[in-house]
Amino acid sequence: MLTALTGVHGDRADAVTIAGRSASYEELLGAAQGVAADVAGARAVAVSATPSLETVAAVVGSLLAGVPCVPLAPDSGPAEREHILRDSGAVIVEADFGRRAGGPAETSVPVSGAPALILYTSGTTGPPKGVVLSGEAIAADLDALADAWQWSAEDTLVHGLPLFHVHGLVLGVLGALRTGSRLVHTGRPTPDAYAQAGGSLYFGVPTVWSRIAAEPHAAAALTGARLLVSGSAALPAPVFRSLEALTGHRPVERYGMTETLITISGRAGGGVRPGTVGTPLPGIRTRIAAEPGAEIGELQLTGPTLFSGYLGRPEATAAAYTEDGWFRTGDIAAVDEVDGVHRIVGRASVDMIKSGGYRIGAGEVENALLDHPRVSEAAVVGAPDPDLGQRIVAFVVAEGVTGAELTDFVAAHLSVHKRPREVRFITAVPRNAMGKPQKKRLLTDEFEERT
Ligand code: MLC
Ligand code: AMP
Repeated sequence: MLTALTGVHGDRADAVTIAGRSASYEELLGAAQGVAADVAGARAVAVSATPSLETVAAVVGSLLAGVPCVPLAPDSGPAEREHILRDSGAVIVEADFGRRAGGPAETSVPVSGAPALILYTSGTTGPPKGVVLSGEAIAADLDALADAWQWSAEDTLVHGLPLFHVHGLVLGVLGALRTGSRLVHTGRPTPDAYAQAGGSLYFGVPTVWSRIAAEPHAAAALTGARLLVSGSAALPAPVFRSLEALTGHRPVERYGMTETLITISGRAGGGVRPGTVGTPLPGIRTRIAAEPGAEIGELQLTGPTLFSGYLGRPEATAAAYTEDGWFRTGDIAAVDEVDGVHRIVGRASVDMIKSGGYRIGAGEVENALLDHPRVSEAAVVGAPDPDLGQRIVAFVVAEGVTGAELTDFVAAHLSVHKRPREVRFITAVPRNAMGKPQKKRLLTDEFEERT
């Protein structure tokens, strides 16, 4: 997975730049070897994944040592952090660029199928689960993407995405290290930073692209790039068209999940259509589980990029697959009969929210709200939002507490991106005869007035 580090392109002083600091592959490897020596034999390693060279070195170091790496959102609060550390048994490690590596790499021989990364991600209910990804799955995905996007050591990859998820870490860091492309991480994914980075290949979530499209000067600076790639949530067609008008590029959209890595993508040089995510990558098979006569249904898939399971949760892992062994994505999709191009129509469950490209389980936010002593009921939904795709709205039954206090409470206990953007106070959560919350009713006019 780390071919660039040992390959022929390793002599640049700025092979990797993160938030304005640069390192050569040799410096990166030195810091990573220090980490590898420290963590050898550990069950798992947790890294507070700030956008920094230290994060990259710590991740690379744990890969070198053959110890699974658990990246943590740097702002994760005590509830989230304690859960992840307890569940994974990981010890926290930090890389040090000041330390000189002694001698050749202390690397372990990779064991086939061994866990390389454990990424925590929310389901519809309960605390986040650890998604175990093998080095083979990651390498298979990166090679398929390199082929689809003609991604090579000639590229300079630019993005500013968080380093604790698939998009920013697997594609945005390990992808650069495997292809040998130069990496410029902008710290934050702002339009100005993207405009100034001078890259050939740009990654962003739709919120980032929408903000760039709203700043024509920043967008115009991307004209000289080779390829713009969007993913993690649906890219709205108007944003696609604005980007095309301002940059001259039709952005390539790709689809993935933490559990499957990226499985479907448009191709560099291939015709891309707004509102579609392209065709399956080599080795990936997809099918639509539709009712008889219907064209849309749940997208299911198989292939070499799939996860090894949810850490310590065999029942949840089994439930994620059909009886005949296909992974159930929970996304609703359609496939063009003529060219096989896939379109993601939506999510099967209202309890899985995508906000700014972050996946947030409604249940996790509800549980955090219910931990507040003043809250007696909580129902969390994703409301359509022009900037974030969906924004988290919390409907609560509570007294003696403000919406802002509840927002801060969630931000501090879980992490900032899981906080509600809006809190509405209601007298009771609407429920059906079985006592199940009727979430779809919450976003109707019926509940509009009681903010
Ligand atoms: C606001 N802030 C608070 C707060 N309210 N802090 C604490 N408590 C509160 N109550 C502060 C934050 O600390 C931060 O401060 C600032 O507000 C901005 O927060 P934000 O509103 O969350 O950020 P914003 O700029 O709106 O984020 C937009 C975004 C972000 C697009 C940059 O959503 C993002 O990075 N998304 C990427 C998600 C992603 O990578 N997903 C991939 C999943 S993998 P300060 O000081 O820090 O500015 C996947 C697979 C695939 O999906 O297919 O790719
Ligand atoms: P995560 O586990 O955070 O990677 O989130 C995975 C989810 O993101 C998928 O199940 C989809 O709902 C969504 N997603 C990712 N890419 C796209 C895309 N291009 N279009 C629509 N939804 C997407």
